[in-house]
Amino acid sequence: MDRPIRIVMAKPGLDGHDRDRGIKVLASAYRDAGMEVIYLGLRQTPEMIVSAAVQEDADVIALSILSGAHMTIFPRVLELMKENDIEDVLLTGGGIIPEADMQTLTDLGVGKLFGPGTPVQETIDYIEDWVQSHRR
Ligand code: B12
Repeated sequence: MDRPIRIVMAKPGLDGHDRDRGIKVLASAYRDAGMEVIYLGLRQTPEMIVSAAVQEDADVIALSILSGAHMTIFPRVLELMKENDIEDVLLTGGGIIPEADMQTLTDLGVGKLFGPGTPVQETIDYIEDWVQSHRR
């Protein structure tokens, strides 16, 4: 990779599942893998997330949603990515997301989504492969 992957990570909505689990485990693993991680924290809106991705010229937007709000948040983030001409940025994520919803979101244009128990390395490999093959 000529420049490190720049990844904006966030917990959208009212989901408070973050303390030294899920997204924080991932954020530190992504840093160890050499990525530039911008972790926005809790209670982020789709507007805050996409404007951070534009400002940071991010390669990836990665969201963690365990609250069940995924069918509202991912489509809104996709919409804002289109409005801001950053459709070539990967939108990925995970959490408590039923398989059927993962399929619906992927059909809408969201990248691969990961559920509970996913090995962290699997998510790193997916992100690195995607950026490698899509880098501008
Ligand atoms: C720990 C926990 C809590 C802790 C949270 C501590 C903390 N701050 O993190 C406490 C006790 C505070 C809590 C509270 C609540 N919880 Co809770 N919680 C859990 C529990 C048991 C484990 C979640 C966890 O940390 N997993 C371990 C981490 C490593 O896994 P993970 O976060 O899922 O991440 C993995 C994948 O999902 C995926 N992934 C996740 N995010 C991302 C992001 C990216 C970019 C990628 C690539 C992958 C990825 O990869 C990760 C690695 O494998 C789950 C049940 C479960 N087993 O999932 C319920 C659960 C998530 N909680 C639930 C609920 C309802 C609540 C409460 C509303 C309960 C209540 N009435 O008060 C509150 C809400 C609090 C809030 N404000 O959000 C429900 C959600 C139901 C739903 N979405 O339909 C669950 C599923 C329990 C259940 N079966 O009902 N909870």
